Amino acid sequence: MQIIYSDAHRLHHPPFEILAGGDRIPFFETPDRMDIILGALQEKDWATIRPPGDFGLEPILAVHSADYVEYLKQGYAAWQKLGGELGGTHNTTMLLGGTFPPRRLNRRPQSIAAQAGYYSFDLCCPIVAGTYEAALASAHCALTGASLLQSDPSPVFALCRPPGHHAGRDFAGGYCYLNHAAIAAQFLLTAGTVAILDIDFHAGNGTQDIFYASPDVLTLSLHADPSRDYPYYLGYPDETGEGAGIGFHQNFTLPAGTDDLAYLQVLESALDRIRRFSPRFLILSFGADIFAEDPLGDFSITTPGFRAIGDRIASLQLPTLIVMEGGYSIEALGRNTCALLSAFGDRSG
Ligand code: SP5
Ligand code: ZN
Repeated sequence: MQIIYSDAHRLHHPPFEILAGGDRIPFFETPDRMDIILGALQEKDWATIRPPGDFGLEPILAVHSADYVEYLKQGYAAWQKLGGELGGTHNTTMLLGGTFPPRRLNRRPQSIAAQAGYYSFDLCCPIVAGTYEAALASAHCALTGASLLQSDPSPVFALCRPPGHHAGRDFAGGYCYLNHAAIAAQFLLTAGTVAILDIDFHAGNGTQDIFYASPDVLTLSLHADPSRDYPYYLGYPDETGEGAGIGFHQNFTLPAGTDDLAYLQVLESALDRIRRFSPRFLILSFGADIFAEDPLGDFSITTPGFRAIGDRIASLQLPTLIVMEGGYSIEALGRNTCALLSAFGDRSG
């Protein structure tokens, strides 16, 4: 299996994040997540690790607004030039908003510090000096995978970091800045329809939002019921698309403690929907935070469960791009990712 990976993710390493209530904790979404996965993959004879190509900005601007991408690109430097002040008493080296635009507060502000709030919906998407470069390389990993898929149906794994599925057309959130699965899907659309199956523990709100009105990209997400967990504001079962896209989005919400058997049962409904849609390509937004020991999740999925989930998805026999999303149980991340991928690896030899 081709694994697309870039070391550029290391440039994105924010020193901390802020929890609801104000506690400052070490950033969950760390570079060592990649080291663990890479280490596990390097022991597999079916894995070939290669760097991404450069697809330029065009396929990214086909999904994200130009002003948002410009903010990601220039925001940190512009803010540094102004002295890096956010009005707090702590001296921080990251650009993080503190004023957010809910209903009807829609005016794009001039102030860079205010734009940091305008362009995100939570406190876990700070911008550091290398954030844009890292997110861009991550997007190019997904695009490289998508482009391989156009000429060869063998499964490809885009080992993306930072992740992407919480990022919308013009906003960051949940450690995500650019939506790699959406960018890859939009890129593949010229060759045929795409289904995106999101199995991260958290609802893929960005992906849902980006393709909500599209009948050409079927988006399905299995996740923790947002009435109990992040991202809270989207991901409910009654959200099924809008306009021409009605019927082309589906959310499958799961209770705390969901185990392998219960998960596989719900997964089967999602796979049935994909079979009926019969897409040209499948993109799997893969979050390993469904694991029983994940610090951000509350499901009970085991390592053999990852393999079983992979087996079921691979049985669709679709040209598949697997895109890395979340997963924070560092120690288990390598073996769980390999367990899922091996279901596809066996197929491609
Ligand atoms: C890509 C991805 O998985 N993003 C997840 C972002 C979740 N951010 C919310 C963090 C809430 C932390 N709650 C602390 C629970 C500690 N047990
Ligand atoms: Zn997640």
